[in-house]
Amino acid sequence: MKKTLAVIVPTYNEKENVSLLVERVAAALAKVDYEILFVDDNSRDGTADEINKLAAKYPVRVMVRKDKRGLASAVVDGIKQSDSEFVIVMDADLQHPPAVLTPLFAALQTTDFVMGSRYAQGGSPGDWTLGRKIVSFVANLLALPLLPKVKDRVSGLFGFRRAALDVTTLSPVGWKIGLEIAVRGKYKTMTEVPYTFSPRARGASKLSRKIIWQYVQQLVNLYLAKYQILNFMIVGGLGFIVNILILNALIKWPPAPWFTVKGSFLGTEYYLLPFFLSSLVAIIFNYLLNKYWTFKGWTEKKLGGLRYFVMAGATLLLDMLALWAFVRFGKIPPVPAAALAILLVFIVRFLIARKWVWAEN
Ligand SMILES: Nc1nc2c(ncn2[C@@H]2O[C@H](COP(=O)(O)OP(=O)(O)OP(=O)(O)O)[C@@H](O)[C@H]2O)c(=O)[nH]1
Ligand SMILES: [Mg+2]
Repeated sequence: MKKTLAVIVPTYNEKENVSLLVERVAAALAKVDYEILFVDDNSRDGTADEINKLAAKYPVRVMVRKDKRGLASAVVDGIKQSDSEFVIVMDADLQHPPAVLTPLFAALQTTDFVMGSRYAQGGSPGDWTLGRKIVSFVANLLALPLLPKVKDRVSGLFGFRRAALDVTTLSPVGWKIGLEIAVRGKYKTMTEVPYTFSPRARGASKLSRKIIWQYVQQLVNLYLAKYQILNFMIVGGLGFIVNILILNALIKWPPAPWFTVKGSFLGTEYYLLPFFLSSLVAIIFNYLLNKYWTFKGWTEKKLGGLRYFVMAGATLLLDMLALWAFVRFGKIPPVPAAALAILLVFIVRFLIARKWVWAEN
């Protein structure tokens, strides 16, 4: 039977914590049709057996993974294994006080994503060593542009409306699966519910150095996904280099200046034809990189390739006009003038590509 709420709890050697956790969650969610789904990575201390004992009295179940390991992927598997309307994710070690599930679930009735927050008014990071406070502060700051409206971006306690999230968009690397889910979901509304982080009472921490590196990887992925223009800029930058190198070579090439037809337009404006050719090469180069990298996973619209070249052709004309104006009236040498002209049409191209060539799935 479909539950209203699934509470997903990743566990690894948390035998000493689960029964108290379940008892307190039951008290906090007394009025809710919920289940707790533990995702255990084959703990050696008998966590799963302990949970199975609790199942006689409480709506809990455990999914044991024999091979896969890792907090984030455990959470993702738990989400896939449940089908409730709402999902809440929390740690097993009672650092997330179960009582906060009452206001968190209440907030989910009107908001698509709710972050449990140590930095919102009324919350607190609790008693931490200075070192951990600094690490958490920096980690939180690094994610600021990804979630500007949320104060605690690295919390492991959060809830969301399932329909707003496409699980296949998640890449479960690292520790901060809450940030991942907050950034990748399509939530109309987002809020925070304060809580006080308590020190771990029992059991050992699973934090390790490796997760810092994984966090950096995760941030890069999220920034690239959210600000796709970054990829487009890198592609544009590479295309720009290709374009300028070829242009430079063509202008300096022995039979140059290219069109030495005295008095003709292309004769005086000898840089225009080379620029046209070098731009064509760059356009093809950019199209392929954008197709296989920037908009990877997106669908190319009908006749997308043709659209791209029409778009590029039209903007190339604009480009050449700008180049000609820079050289003729601005008295700038052709190569730097071309550089300026390319930068000028860059944003126009990005906007057109995003609106007219590719579509988000
Ligand atoms: N399934 C699964 N759960 C994990 C794994 N690593 C950690 N967890 C669980 O994820 C939650 C958070 O891990 P903790 O070790 O408490 O990490 P933390 O809260 O950042 O660190 P402490 O403050 O030292 O407790 C706990 O419920 C762990 O049992 C893992 O590899 N697989
Ligand atoms: Mg913990």
